[in-house]
Amino acid sequence: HPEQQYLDLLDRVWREGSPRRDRTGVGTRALFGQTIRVDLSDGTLPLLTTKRVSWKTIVRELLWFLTGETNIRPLLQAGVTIWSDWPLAKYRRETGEEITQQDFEARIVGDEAFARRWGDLGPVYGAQWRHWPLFVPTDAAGGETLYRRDAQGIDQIARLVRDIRTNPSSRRLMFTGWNVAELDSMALPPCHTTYQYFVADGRLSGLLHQRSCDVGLGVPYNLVTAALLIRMLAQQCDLEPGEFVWFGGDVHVYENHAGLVAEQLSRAPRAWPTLRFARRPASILDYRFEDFLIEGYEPHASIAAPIAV
Ligand code: UFP
Repeated sequence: HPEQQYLDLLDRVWREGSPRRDRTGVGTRALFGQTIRVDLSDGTLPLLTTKRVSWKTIVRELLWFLTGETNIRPLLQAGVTIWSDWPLAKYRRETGEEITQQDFEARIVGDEAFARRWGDLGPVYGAQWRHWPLFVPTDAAGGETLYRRDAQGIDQIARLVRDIRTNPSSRRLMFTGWNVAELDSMALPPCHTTYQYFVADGRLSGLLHQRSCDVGLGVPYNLVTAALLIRMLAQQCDLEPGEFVWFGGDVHVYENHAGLVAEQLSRAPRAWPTLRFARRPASILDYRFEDFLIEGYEPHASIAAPIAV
């Protein structure tokens, strides 16, 4: 079963990973440079079955990325709370107010000005994918060149779709969130960092370079996001899905995930679900939640585990 690659990775990192003191203070065990390969040609999705993974959240998050939005307000309006930790921590730190997550989220949804002040994550994924900063020279007096920031910036997604369609053998079919100049203003520098695509025999394959990989909590999400993107791009470019290659840099399990590791490794994987699209949207930006039909997902129960912020 292809899920065995994930279970083996979880097991290997837990048993063989080097103990490391990490940014969050929780501590991890880590291996460097790990790979998972998934065949998407039969329509399956790498949605883990040894615990329930909330694919609805993943779809909504991906659609949010693709809008170019970086404020958590539209996510919360769609019921997705996975990005609340960072703005919440910042709010508590800067105001000293001991607000609960529920109250914070309710204020973001109910109060637009509050959301503008506290709900933005900085120029994370959506901003870089759709509006990578572009500076254009302006006519300036005095001989010194002045630059103005283009309002739209560079749409990496639009360029990718264009290039896959018009130049499928290109070796430059990539997009990245790793904008070095803006890393310091992001809530979190991109974890699923760089995506690359490859067309052969009418099939679109994709590779994700994920620089930092929380195998217990993050990776089950990241696998699905990357696979969904391959499927959407393939549909938009009239190609069949090929292979998904996941490459992890710092691949780690948090020390407080012992319970998750033991429980999940005791479970037997089941058949992966399939993804079908309800229609062919006019562009990569026109997908709606209802377009994603996930069929045959019968996972084991979800497993709660603490997230390191
Ligand atoms: N993390 C993931 N996937 C994600 C995401 C975060 O695995 O999509 F947003 C984990 C990796 C790491 C932490 O444990 O979050 C990010 O911390 P750092 O920036 O120090 O790598």
